[in-house]
Amino acid sequence: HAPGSGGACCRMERTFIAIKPDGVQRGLISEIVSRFERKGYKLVAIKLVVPSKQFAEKHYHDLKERPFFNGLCDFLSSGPVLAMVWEGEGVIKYGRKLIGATDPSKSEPGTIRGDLAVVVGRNIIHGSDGPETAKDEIALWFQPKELVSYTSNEEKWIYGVN
Ligand code: IDP
Ligand code: MG
Repeated sequence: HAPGSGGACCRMERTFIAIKPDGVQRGLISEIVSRFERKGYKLVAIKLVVPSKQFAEKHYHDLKERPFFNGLCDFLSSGPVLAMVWEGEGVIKYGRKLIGATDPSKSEPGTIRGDLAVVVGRNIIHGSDGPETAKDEIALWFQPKELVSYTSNEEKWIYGVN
């Protein structure tokens, strides 16, 4: 079921998900990882890193004109970030649904930000917002050899294909 393998899962894709320093410091790693894991997505890369300010600016380059850009990049580079790549059918779009709206005061209950965060400047998690950003963000945070391709025993139960 690897992306592009031409297998039965035509929409198999990968997204970049990161637990920001607030989520890590608050002990929410296992809570957040388990939501993606229990859903049925497959973890293909994971590492704990403290990004430099310059790296944070690259990650958020789309937002450089926004008034909160500098504070946002200071914050992302202020401590450990759990960087991950998750794989699954529709994971880019549905991963954003699991995460919830950018501003936790508007995120639905049941979403990660809705359940676990209060203000937009400390919304604990990042997720790629589309196929292009997913590709770019995975390439920014991970080297190709850090992405692990493997068959999960559960796939046939999650997708119902042989
Ligand atoms: P997203 O994380 O839901 O994709 P973006 O609009 O891409 O939201 O913004 C990136 C991050 O910038 C947000 O997750 C949040 O941490 C921060 N941010 C967005 N809007 C504001 C704001 O109005 N004030 C402060 N921080 C903000
Ligand atoms: Mg975004």
